Order: sequence, then structure tokens, then C-alpha cells
Amino acid sequence: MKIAIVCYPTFGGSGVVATELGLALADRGHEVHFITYQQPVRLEFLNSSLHFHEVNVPDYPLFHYQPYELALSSKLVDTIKTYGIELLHVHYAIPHAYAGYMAKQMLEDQGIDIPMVTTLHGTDVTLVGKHPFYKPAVTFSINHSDWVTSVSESLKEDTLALFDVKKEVNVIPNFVDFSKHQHHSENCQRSMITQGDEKIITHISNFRKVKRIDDVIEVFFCIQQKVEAKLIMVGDGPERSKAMLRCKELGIMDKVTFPGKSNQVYEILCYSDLFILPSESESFGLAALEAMMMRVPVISTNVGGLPEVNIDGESGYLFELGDVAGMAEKSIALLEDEDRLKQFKEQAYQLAKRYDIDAVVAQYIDIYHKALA
Ligand code: GMT
Repeated sequence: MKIAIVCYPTFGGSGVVATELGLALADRGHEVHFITYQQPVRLEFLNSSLHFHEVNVPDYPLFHYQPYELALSSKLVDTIKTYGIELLHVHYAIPHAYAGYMAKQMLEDQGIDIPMVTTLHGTDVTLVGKHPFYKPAVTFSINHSDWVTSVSESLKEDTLALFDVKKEVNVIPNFVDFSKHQHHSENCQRSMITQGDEKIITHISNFRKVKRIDDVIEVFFCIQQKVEAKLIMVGDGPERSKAMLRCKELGIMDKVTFPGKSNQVYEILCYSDLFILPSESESFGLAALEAMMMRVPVISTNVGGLPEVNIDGESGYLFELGDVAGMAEKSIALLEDEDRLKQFKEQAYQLAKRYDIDAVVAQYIDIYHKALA
């Protein structure tokens, strides 16, 4: 199949899933064309099966806002025609499903029928999409997609509750590629971060408000009072400088590192003992799944799709939103009990296997065949 993928090219979960899916499709003999404003971060190389087409938005002083959707839909029409693309898969409804629908209409006008699959990732529904300014356009785009997928049962329920959806929403979860990252589990460079017996706690996110970065810091503050530990805060975003300030106020800056956006996520997870994700909303929690694949137990809230991924008492623990004391108490108990920690690490790894790439990519391919039929 010749497939066009539209996604955000950044470190965000939806961009990572879209890129890893495209790479997996190319591995399985399909021709994949990424269409976005920048080469996706995980798309390191291009070849005859993997193409990247940049969407340029020319600056024009008349426009207060430059029309990205317009440029994207024109680029889609052009690329789909030039390469004979058979199917369009858009990740994140805003504005991709909307631009995709426009491209479909323009192509239909020229006698070309291209099916569109829309994957909903989370904030395109739960935070941004439901805003009255966007809701009519998001509802329309979902209802005019040929096939719709969501990354968890929880996101499907939210979508059906928040929008007047006339389409079936198919759950296809996020995934991880065990074979690709197996080598990251060997020879962990723990001495890069600690010389002693300190435990290593990790958080990875885009540092948006929804991630409750303050809670990560507060939980760690309690942990380090009882257990020798270090905290690694991977990623960047609006809450990062506030988090650094809070660490200074609490006098723990020497125990916390902020490496920023990193391509070494798996290397860091390799030597991590615990992963903290106290999000206010999380449609799936790809970062938690990646941690589990790397044998890192997860301390998370029980919101959104997180209880589908992180199994309470097995791969980690789940807490009510904002229960910092509870998170700290269970983290300390786990970190102080070497045998239990070892058992949780193994259980996290085994539970992550439910989301191995092969089974999940097969579900997408199945949807593509149905869309083409
Ligand atoms: O987590 C983010 O804020 C980024 C966001 C995105 O769209 O890039 O992630 C969402 O999609 C991921 C991939 O499907 C999910 O694993 C994340 O849980 C989801 N984030 C939220 O719902 C907050």
C-alpha cells in the first residue's frame, strides 16, 4: 500500500506513535509518505519506502495567523496525486482531520477517491477539541473520516460523551517495539548518574500543566527524605522553569537533573527504578508503557487510559489525582523492598508485552484494508 501519514513532528506521543507506525509499515513492505511541517524527530533516515514532504506556509504580512491547514491540504492533494497514494492516515484531529477532509474533497472533484483514517490521541478530544471554538469542526472531521481509531477504551468513551459521533470508534492502543529496544536493556550506564546505591526516579513529558509537574517534584521531595535517590526530569515545555524553581526552593536541586528533550530516553529508562506520571488527564500514557517495557514500575494517577496500561499492584500503583502523600508512601515502600521492586520490574515488563508492535500494527493494517475495500 502507498500510505500518507500526517502528524505532529515533535517529541509528543502522537508524533512518536505516528512515526513508529510509519517505520513499521515501511518495514512490512509498504510505501510511507510523512507530510508535516518538519521531519519527524524519530524519522532518522529516508529511503525508497520512507518519504518526507515538508509543508511550507509562506509568510504573508496581511495574515495575522498563517493558514497552515490550507497549506497542508494543498500539499496533501499534490503529494497524493504525484505519488499515487492510496490511503491517508491523519494523527491528531486538530487540524489534521480537518485539512485531510478538505484534501479529500478537492481530490474527489478531480475524480480521485482517497479513504481517510483518523486517529484520536487524547488532548485533541479531551482538552483542545472539546473547546466550543473547535468542537463543531472536530465533530465534523470525525464524522467525515472513513475510519476513526482511538488509542484507548477511555478515550473512546470520552469521544462518544463529548461529541455527537456518528462513526464507529475503533480502539487501537499505543505500542512499543521490544525487538528494537532489547539492546537498550543491556549494559545500562547507571554510573553516568550515580556512583552509589541511590535509586533513580524518572519522569518524561512535555511539561504541560496537564502533567502535574509540581506533583512529581513533591512526591520526589518526600521520597528522598527516606531513600537515597535522584530524579531525572526528561523533556521540555511551559512548566519546566517553574519546576526548577520549586526544586531550588525545596533545596533538592543537587538531586534533580533536567536534561531537556532527549533522544536517550531508553538509555535513561534502562537505569531507572521508578517512573512517575501523576497526570490530570492521559488518554493512554505512552511514556508509562515505554517505562514498563524497560522494566520500570510506574506510579501514576488512575485517570483516562492509565488504568488500562498500568495495572495496580502489578506494574506499579494507581492513585487518585493529586494524592501526593499516597504516591510517596507507596514509592518509598517499593524502593525500600529490593525483592518487591525486582518483582514489580519483571511484572511491568511482562505487562508491557500486551502492547508489542506486531499485534498493534496488524490492527492498523486491517483497518486500512477495510478502508480501501
Ligand atoms: O502527552 C501529551 O501531551 C502529548 C500528546 C500528543 O498528542 O502528542 O499525547 C497524547 O497522545 C499519546 C499517544 O497516543 C498518548 O499516549 C498520551 O497519553 C496523550 N496525552 C494525553 O492525553 C495528555
